[in-house]
Amino acid sequence: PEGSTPTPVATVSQYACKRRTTTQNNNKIFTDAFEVLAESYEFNEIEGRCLAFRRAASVLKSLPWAVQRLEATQDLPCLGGHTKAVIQDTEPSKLCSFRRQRSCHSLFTSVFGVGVKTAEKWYRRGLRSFRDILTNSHVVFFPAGFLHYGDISRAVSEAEARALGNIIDEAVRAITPDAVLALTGGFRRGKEFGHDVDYLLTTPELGKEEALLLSVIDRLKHQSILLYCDYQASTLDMDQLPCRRFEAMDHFAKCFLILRLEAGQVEGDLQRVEGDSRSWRAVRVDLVSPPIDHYAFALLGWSGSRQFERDLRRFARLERKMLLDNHALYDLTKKEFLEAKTEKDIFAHLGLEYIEPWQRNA
Ligand code: DCP
Ligand code: MG
Repeated sequence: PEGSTPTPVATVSQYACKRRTTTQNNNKIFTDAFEVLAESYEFNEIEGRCLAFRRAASVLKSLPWAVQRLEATQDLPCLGGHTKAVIQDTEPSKLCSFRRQRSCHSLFTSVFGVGVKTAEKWYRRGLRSFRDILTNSHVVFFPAGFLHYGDISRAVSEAEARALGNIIDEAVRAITPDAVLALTGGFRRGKEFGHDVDYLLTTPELGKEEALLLSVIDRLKHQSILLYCDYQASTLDMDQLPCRRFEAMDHFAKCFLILRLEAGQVEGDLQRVEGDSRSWRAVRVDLVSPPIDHYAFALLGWSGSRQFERDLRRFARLERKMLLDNHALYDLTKKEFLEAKTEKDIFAHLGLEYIEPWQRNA
C-alpha cells in the first residue's frame, strides 16, 4: 500500500560483493548527490568522507525499492549522519558550493590520461578551462587525451562496443585462432554506455600472450585504425606478490588505445553530436594481456565495478585474512597462493556466493 515503509526481506550486507546490484538504480536522485560529494572529497583529498559517500551510494544502488522517507533507511549499513542529512536535503547549500569546483574537476579528468591528482594540481594553479591549460607554460605534461577530445568525451554505445569487439576478435583470430578474448569493464556488466571498451586477451600457451598483444597492435596499425597507442610491457614478478598495499594498476602487459571506428561497421549509427556528418569516430579501447594462469583474477578485477572490486578486496582481507588483487589470491593463514581457473573458483575460495557480472554494478 502507498506510503508504507518497505521492510527489507534480508539484511543488506555492508560489502558490495555480498549484494546483487543490476544496472537498474531505483535511487538515482540520492546516489547522484552522494557521488557529487564523494568526487568533491576525493578532489580535496578527504579520503574517509569520500569513501563513506561512495559506500552509501553503492548500498542504495542495490535496493530493489526506492527510498521515500528517511525511516526506510534505518536498517541499512553504511548510511551515517552525513549521508542521511543529504537524503533529508538539509545540505543543499553544500552541494551547490561543490558543484562549481566539480565542474572544473570533471572537465579536466574527462581528458584521457588526466587523473584526479593532475586535475587537482591544475585547479590549485588557478586553471579553470582547457584554454588556461593550453596557454599555461607551467603545464609540461600534455596528455594524448586532448587528441580527439570531442569524440573521447562522448559516451560509447553498446552497438559501438560490439562493432569494436568484432574488429578486435577478427585481428586476434587472424594471429592466434585459439586465443582467449573476453569483454570486461562496464559493458560486461550490461551497461548501455561506457567511457571506453575493455578487453582481456590471452593465449592457452603460457608466455605467448605478450607477443599476441603486440601483433594485434601491429595489425590494427596496418589497418590504419590505430590513432593512438600507449603500450605498457608486463612488469609481473610473482616474487613481489602478494602486494599488501593496493596499487592502482596491475602488472600485466596492456595498451591504452584510441581506435578509429567507421559508421558502416556499427549497427544503427555512431554516437554523434548534432551536425556532425563524419563517417567515423574515435573510441578509447583498453587491451590487457594476463598470462593464462592469472586470467581468472584479471577477469574478475577488470570487470568492476570499482566499488565491487574495493569491497571484494576489503572482504577478503577483513573477513578471510586473504589478499586479493588482479593477479592472485593469497591466504595469509596458510601462507599460500590459491589457484583459480574461473571467477567461480575465486568466489568459492572466498566463501562467497557467486555474483554474475551484471549483478556487480555496485
Ligand atoms: N579497475 C579497478 N581499479 C582501477 C582501474 C580499473 O578496479 N584503478 C577495474 C574496475 C573497472 C574496470 O577495471 O570497472 C574497467 O575500468 P573502467 O575505468 O573502464 O571502468 P568501467 O568499464 O567499469 O566503466 P566505464 O563505463 O566508465 O568504462
Ligand atoms: Mg570501461
